[in-house]
Amino acid sequence: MERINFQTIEKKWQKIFATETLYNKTGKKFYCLEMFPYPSGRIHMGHVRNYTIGDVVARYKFLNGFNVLHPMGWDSFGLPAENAARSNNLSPKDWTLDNVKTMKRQLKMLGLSIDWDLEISTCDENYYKHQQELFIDFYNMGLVSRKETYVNWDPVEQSVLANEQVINGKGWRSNATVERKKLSQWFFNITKFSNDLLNGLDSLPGWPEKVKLMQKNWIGKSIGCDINFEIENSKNKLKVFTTRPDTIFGASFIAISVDHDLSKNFKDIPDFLKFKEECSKMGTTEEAIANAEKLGFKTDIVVKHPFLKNKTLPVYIANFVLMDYGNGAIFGCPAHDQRDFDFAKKYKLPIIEVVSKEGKKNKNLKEAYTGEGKLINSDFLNGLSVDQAKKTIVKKIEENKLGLKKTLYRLKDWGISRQRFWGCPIPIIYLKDGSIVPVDKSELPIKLPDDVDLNSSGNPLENHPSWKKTTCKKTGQPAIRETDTLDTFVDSSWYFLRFCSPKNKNKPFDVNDANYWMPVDQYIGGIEHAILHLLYSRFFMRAIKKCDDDMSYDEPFKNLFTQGMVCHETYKD
Ligand code: ANZ
Repeated sequence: MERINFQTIEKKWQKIFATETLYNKTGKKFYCLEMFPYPSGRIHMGHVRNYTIGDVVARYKFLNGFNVLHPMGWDSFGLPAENAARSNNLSPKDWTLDNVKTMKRQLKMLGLSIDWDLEISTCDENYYKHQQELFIDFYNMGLVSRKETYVNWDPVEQSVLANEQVINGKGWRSNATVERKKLSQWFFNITKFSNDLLNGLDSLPGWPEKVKLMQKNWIGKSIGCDINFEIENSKNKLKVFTTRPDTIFGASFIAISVDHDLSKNFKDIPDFLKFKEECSKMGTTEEAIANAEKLGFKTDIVVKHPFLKNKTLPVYIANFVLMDYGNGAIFGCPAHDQRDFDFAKKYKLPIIEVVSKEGKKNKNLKEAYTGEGKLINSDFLNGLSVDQAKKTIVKKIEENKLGLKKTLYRLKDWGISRQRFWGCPIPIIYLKDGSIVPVDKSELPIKLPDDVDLNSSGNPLENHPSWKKTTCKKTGQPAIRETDTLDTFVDSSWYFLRFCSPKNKNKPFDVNDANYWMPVDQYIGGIEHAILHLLYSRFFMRAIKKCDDDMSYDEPFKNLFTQGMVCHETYKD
């Protein structure tokens, strides 16, 4: 059998491929893109599979007369470089560039129809300069904010950990018990687009249904209402959010978050402090909170039931109530919510059934019943279906001024601050007078220093002797640079736009180029990016469109193909 010489094929394609068509913006276009790789060391089978699929699509379209854009680049910032550099006493840059060299050579050997002339790398200052520019544009449009939030804090590493770096409540590297700590962090205000990101999914017939469903669930639209409970012997009210107001007659307790305002009243009580410490060991992910054993602290606060005279409900502080969702407070209905059921069993609270499948009472509920049925034990709601009961009770709640209808989204603003070295510096400075301002665009890029000590604990940029010291260009005041870097998901949220004008020195991309090539006609990549990367990219397009009226599109990827993961056991063991 004749051996195929891939390098010859690759050279041939390189010659006839997209370089000539890139600047020829007439005629039919086809933008074929595969998720760009992280330069981890060597190409693996997952890459080969992904890039072969893209290669086939790109050639096919090219042979059918399309102008084809088929670029490749490197998602080259990230923690592995920092860790490898630390263990081998190298610079993250050298480690990364070395890997890029190896992997590029390997990819070229495959003879893929990639236009290497368009190559970009996110750790290159010619790339991240423009990212800093986009950050400033977003900041000026009110799409960036600074907020205090709870983070996973590794007390040994003196650093914030991502959720996936917390394993059984311990830091993945230090094995220290991770704490919940409040820190000021930068956010992209992705929640400003919650509804739009949700509705936009309907305009994507070329996406797999399962990916759209995952995004939909992640955005998590919840329709419900607030209910204000009167607190006994107090003028104050306690507001809860519920999606099941129909179960109000089954309420047997109220639970509030450890961080709720009312919880502060107990801050001097030793038992509460002990309880709080227990809770802080739980990690901050919703999953960790949901799976943790239900813990409660009984307060002396009692509220009145809004529809039953003389009935009161005890108020607990509970570990499963999140502060950053709804009002940080719930009414517990054990018969119809499993968390409440577990809690009620543990603290011996009444379990009152109010929805029944057959319309009859079930004597011994073994678990919460969350299905459809008819209302029972519920005064004026008796006999109604769940849907009817919801409508009736919300009307009543609004009429009696007990609360209002409300729509919530589970989606949270995107926390983009990382206490890491190998990432894009956040172009913000803190002035002596306390003001926080973006750096002047003329000063970009804010480059990473070459001489950094990665071996001591804490944030390397913070520890650098001089890097953070600067002056404000406008006022001449001394200033300190932000020492956090951007989450690397930011780097991959707009690279597809950079490929449309990869050599543009003045702007992240030329909007005319982008309007010709975008949206990506075929995007190909791993299913593991179904939620975050794709959602962040959809947010970026919307944010960019908000900053630039000339941008025509708000969906980045017209057709999406998600390949599975290559995980034959040979590669596992
Ligand atoms: C009473 C109730 C009865 C509830 C019932 C459910 C079932 P989704 O769909 O996710 O929006 N909840 C509200 N705020 C919460 C918070 N900060 N932390 C933890 N749980 C919270 O869920 C809404 C439901 O989650 C709400 O409806 C509330 O419990 C709980 F049979 O209210 B429900």
